[in-house]
Amino acid sequence: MRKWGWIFLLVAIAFSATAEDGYKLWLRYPYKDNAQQRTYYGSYLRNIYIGHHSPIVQSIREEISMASQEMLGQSPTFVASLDDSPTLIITTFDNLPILKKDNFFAKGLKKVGREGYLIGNTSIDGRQCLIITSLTEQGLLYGTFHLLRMIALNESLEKAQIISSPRIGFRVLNHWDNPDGSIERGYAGHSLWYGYSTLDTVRLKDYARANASIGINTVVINNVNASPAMLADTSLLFAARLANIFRRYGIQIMMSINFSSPKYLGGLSNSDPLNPTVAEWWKNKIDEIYRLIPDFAGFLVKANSEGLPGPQDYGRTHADGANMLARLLKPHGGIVVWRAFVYAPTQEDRAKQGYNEFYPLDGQFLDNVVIQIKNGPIDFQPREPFHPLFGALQKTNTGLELQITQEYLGFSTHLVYLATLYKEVLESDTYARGKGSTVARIVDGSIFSNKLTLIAGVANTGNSRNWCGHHFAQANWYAFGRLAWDHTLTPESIANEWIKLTFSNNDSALKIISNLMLMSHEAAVNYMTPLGLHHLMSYNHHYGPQPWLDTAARPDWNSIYYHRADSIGIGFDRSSKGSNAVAQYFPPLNRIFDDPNTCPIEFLLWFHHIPWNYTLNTGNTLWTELCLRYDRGVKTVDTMMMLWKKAQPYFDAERFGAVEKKLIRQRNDAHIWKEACLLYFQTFSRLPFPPNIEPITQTLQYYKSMKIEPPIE
Ligand code: BDP
Repeated sequence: MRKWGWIFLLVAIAFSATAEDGYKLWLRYPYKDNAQQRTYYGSYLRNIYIGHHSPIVQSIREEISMASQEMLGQSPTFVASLDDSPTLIITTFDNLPILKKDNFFAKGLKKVGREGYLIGNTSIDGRQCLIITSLTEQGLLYGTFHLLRMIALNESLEKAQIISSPRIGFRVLNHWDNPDGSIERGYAGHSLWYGYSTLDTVRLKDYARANASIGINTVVINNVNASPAMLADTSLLFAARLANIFRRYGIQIMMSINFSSPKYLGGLSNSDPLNPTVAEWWKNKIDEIYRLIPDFAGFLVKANSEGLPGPQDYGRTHADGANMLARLLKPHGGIVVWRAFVYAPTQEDRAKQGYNEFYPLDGQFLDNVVIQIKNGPIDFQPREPFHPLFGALQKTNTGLELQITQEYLGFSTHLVYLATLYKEVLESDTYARGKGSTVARIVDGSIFSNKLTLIAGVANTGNSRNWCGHHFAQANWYAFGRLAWDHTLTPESIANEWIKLTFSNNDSALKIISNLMLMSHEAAVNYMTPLGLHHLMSYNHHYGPQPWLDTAARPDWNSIYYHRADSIGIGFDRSSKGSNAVAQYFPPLNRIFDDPNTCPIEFLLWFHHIPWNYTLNTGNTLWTELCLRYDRGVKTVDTMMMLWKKAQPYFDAERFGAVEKKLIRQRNDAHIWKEACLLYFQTFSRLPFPPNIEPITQTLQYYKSMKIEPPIE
């Protein structure tokens, strides 16, 4: 028995060493079979001079050594001086004065900023060298990852002239991780750091590497629904340990705080932001944090939202609360990220509430406060119009919050490539300063000249072996980082890069997989919430359809609040005749959205209650169009499955099988979404299903009595 046990173990180890389990993400560094390529890239990675010694530089060395070993089978020599014939030089600009004489480097450094970098060739003492340079070591780290990406993608280096710098300052992952190791809305296992007796430092380092490789520089380590205990001494010591691991990869940490911490942790009689004793408590706490974590980035605050405490409990405003903290963080260089996700069970249209609360406060926030605004006015739905606070807050720093974890998009079961959604939001024109005032240009500070800029993504990572639960969910983490760095990139180019790094460099594979990815978001919108419908999902867990939901404790937690289907039609009237949410947008958008004939069809039922027989500009009646879109959503998943089969020959069976299994479930879910929603809406429209859709197979009763449970991963 013992002997067999050992053999089994050895086989298991050998298998896991070669397993294509997705652990390596886009940092796979596959061995180059082509000898010419190995020689070519090997000539650059032979002698490397790095003019610094620091933890970040150590990370650079480790990454290059590993990548070189894996891709080229060669270990580079790190030379001690510029006289040792370096083939690659990685050093800050001030360490290599000779670059001042080189036009490309001298000019580039003027515009590259603190975290940006340049990659180019120059000759030093008559010898050609490849150079990565920057003003900071962090820039060198990003430049190194860029170079390694170029090598992985077989790009040529001899003519490289790259200037790259991030357009947004804080590029943040928000983890909704709880101290017990669970993750709110997490679908890829447990937290990577909470809930263990010992930290998995190897894994945490790999997590940090992945982030650094796409330019993420800040990590919020805990859930926005934070308990006061997050600021207890032990919790802060733990945060400091994480900060020590992440710092080597240029990542600062932030923490979500509970606004009532002074009362519940500090034992004070209240947490009123204007109470000097409360401010004193925060001052001491903040001083304590900075003693432990000198580069602490600041606080993320969810206040007076979904039952959490906040300054309004004491008759104070969001500005009073945010500024009290900001003032205390300022001397340490910290910031306050204050969320605009607020809504109460009032009569007011939920979509209007964030704007109504924050717009009157514009100009009152200190300059180290950022208001973090979700992409849409409701809540990370499959598709929403952009949040009207973008553009409305002109004297306030505004950051964009996106969701990477797929709370409303099929968890880690549905393949939905989110770069398309992100890009749609970033490119939305707010018209705040005329045409071209896109959300992206507001968030990157160029429209209102903000110095403090931020974009955050609610993370989709967990301790599942492939990090995100679905191999393709990795692409959403990747795309978030790439767009945070440069929002002008396209979903196509990001998908191409990611596919080549993750699956295959083969052209046919690339075409097939990118095609599949690029159709996936629209497919999900169609089979879940087409034409501007929203919030039709199951109560609580948010997986699967429940358009009939009318029993939740609050009106605005029910599906019927949002779709408002009746015998006349369907949709939420937010026009000037209804809740007038359209008035929160700048002209001409307010007028465009207000008129059902000009309102973009994808937002039609978001802004209008439309009669079932109303003829749309597609030539179909609303009812027919709704049926066709639900049907198209399901059929697109069929196409995705067909494409996936076509891609099979180009990579390993293990990942092929894992994705295929999920696609089968996705197809089934899409079918359920379609039938459940259409059967339910038919009880209002009382119209027959059009003949050209796939016939409906079940009854409404069947779906109503079906227990919709998310898959157990
Ligand atoms: C909702 C989630 C909830 C979060 C909330 C938030 O369902 O779990 O706490 O957003 O963003 O989408 O605060």
